[in-house]
Amino acid sequence: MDKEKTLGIIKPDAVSRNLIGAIISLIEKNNIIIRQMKMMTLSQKQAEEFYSIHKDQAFYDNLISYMTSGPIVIMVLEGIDVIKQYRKLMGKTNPEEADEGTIRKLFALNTTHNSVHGSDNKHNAIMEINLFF
Ligand code: IDP
Ligand code: MG
Repeated sequence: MDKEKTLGIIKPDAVSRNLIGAIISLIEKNNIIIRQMKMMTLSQKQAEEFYSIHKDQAFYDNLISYMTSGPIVIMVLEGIDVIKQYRKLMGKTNPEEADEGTIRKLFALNTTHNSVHGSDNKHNAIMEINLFF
């Protein structure tokens, strides 16, 4: 397995509940390296571009207003097979379906307010990293 990079985001619901440290701690405990990190509030345009893949989904408008509702933490994460490993640590999109010990099981409020983002493949990881760093 190769060392690779992925884009991780701590979403507004988690930042607003003071969970940045708890989530970063889980990332570090799982031997994932934080290579770059910044805190910002997405503009409408940035959120629409980031989630353009979902623009035809019923939940898209809600998703954009949620993701622009407050500050987020954006990270470049590095490790062996990190795209898959970090998504495993995140847990399923719907926290009710997420495994015990995953970030979403521990902290997510519901399917929209689900605390974290992680790229889902190599191509998207590179695109998403280039969007923000
Ligand atoms: P992922 O974040 O687990 O990769 P995606 O399907 O890529 O999930 O969806 C992106 C984001 O859109 C989710 O993390 C969540 O915030 C929101 N979302 C996805 N599916 C739904 C849904 O069915 N209802 C409401 N929000 C959703
Ligand atoms: Mg996704």
